[in-house]
Amino acid sequence: MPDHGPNGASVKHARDRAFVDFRYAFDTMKNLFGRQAFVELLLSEGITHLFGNPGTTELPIMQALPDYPELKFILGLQESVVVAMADGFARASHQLTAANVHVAPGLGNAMGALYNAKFSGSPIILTAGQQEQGHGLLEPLLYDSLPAMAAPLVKWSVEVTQLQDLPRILRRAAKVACTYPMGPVFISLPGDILNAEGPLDMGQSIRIDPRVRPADEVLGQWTQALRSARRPCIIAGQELAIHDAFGLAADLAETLGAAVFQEPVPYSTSFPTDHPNNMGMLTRSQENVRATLEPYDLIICLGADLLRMSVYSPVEPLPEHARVLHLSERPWELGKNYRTELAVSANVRETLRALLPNLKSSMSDAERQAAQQRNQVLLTDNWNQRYPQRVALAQSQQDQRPLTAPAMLWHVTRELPRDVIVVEEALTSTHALPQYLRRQDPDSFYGLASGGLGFAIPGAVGISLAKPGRPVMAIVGDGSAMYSIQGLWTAAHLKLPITYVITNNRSYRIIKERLVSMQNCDQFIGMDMQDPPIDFCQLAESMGMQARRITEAQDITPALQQALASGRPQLIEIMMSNGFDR
Ligand SMILES: Cc1ncc(C[n+]2csc(CCOP(=O)(O)OP(=O)(O)O)c2C)c(N)n1
Ligand SMILES: [Mg+2]
Repeated sequence: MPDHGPNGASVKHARDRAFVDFRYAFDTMKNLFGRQAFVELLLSEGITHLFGNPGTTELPIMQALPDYPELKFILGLQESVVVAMADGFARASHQLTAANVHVAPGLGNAMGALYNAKFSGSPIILTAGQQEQGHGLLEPLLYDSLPAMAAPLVKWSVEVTQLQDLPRILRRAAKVACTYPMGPVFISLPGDILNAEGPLDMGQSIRIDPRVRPADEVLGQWTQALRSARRPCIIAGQELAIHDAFGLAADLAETLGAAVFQEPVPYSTSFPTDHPNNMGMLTRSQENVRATLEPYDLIICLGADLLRMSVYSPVEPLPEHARVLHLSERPWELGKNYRTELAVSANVRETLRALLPNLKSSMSDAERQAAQQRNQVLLTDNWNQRYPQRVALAQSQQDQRPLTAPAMLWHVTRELPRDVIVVEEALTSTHALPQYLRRQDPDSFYGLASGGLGFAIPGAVGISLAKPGRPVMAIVGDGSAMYSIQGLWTAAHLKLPITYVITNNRSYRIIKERLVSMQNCDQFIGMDMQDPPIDFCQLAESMGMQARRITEAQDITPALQQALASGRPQLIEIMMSNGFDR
């Protein structure tokens, strides 16, 4: 009697692959060059774009690409741009994404963008061509140990050392990148592997189903804790957007009469702006966050980081009396910094779906009434209620020149198309952006999640590729823009519908503000870009992108509408106040 393998096929000699004749193995055996196997494996993992910047060590891949037109190569003109484009694509698509950079210096260039991708939880397979094994020992130009370089920022870092391992490594890399918490992985591809040929078992793609929910007993504990709250609030986080759970989060908020704050790290939209329980975004000032949360006795952290801040403060952002319930699929974030009463590592959508019926059926009439009363109170002070005051502030500054941030933001946000996707990296010009920008759907906004400058210009390219047909507006500070300005070229080359808004205050204004507030010093060295001034219109035009400069508030909205409706890449440079002219 023969043994039985997968699909019930017979196995003649189970230990010897060459003699296996069941369909599963038959289908996956191929005779290929390493370079072909690499591309075929990417394709069979569902990858559609390869973001890259080629050099000599990547030539085998470049040789293979013409045979696989279904894998689109997206050229970035520096490796940080390449990885930021891939990061944008992964953030907007939630799909496994591939990027390829050039040996040690290219990987070095990419590290800041890789840090951002790690922070965003972007499932990226990052590869680099490597000198041929043995040749590397001679320490030729460009050589260094690539896995060691990438290791601190990725979930798995490895070099392929024999051709037969390539499929297993790539399959595992894909699985690891896509397993929650998602994140980038790195594979070093020596030239001798890419140029070798042989029989390969290509294996098959596997994903770990992430839709886990807590045990009934845990749901019971949550229900008890939620019912006992007198004044609950929710911190809504990116996992609600990733898993399309806004409706369920809104249901929880309404059921409990809970205020909803969006998490301080601007990963994404995390709750609809117009919902009556939405109180807006938490800031990254410890004092301010503490004051905001002070009135609440129960904080329900839904798929969010628990109060990740930016700069040091002796003040703890979490009020001492507040009880904390935390639900996230990123176990590292649970109970990490602050006392947490209940923590559960699970999928927000599945958990809310299981929790809500439980909660609703067990609430008493008195609890329901109390929740409804809280909902009524929230109506009087929510995001929508406060909007007219912000407009009034913007209008009061309309005639100031150069423009102030509130005046500029009001004109930028007031007539945006409903389906626009906003990408933000504009520092002082946009710390008020969440107060003016209406966001309804989960993929309407991507912010500078990690703090590492250089994401927005190339990130918008990846986001636009992931969301074809939707207009993208990237609003970027002049300083930030210069970290990855080459990204404009790829947007122009691909004719993507992206409008870049550069808020030009000819300085690193936020750094100046912090020098004053944190160090009590107003001698600004290395924070101005006045001499010579940078002309962003000329920069864009030199890369084939139409551009215009705006100094008057009333010109902003029509210019933006025209650019967004054009379906073409355009750049609008808005001249802004630097805040320190004396
Ligand atoms: C990769 C990287 N380098 C440097 C910094 C430090 N940094 C933070 S904000 C900033 C200035 C940003 O200037 P700009 O984009 O013009 O915004 P503004 O503050 O002028 O509105 C700098 C240099 C950083 N966060 N990331
Ligand atoms: Mg600036």
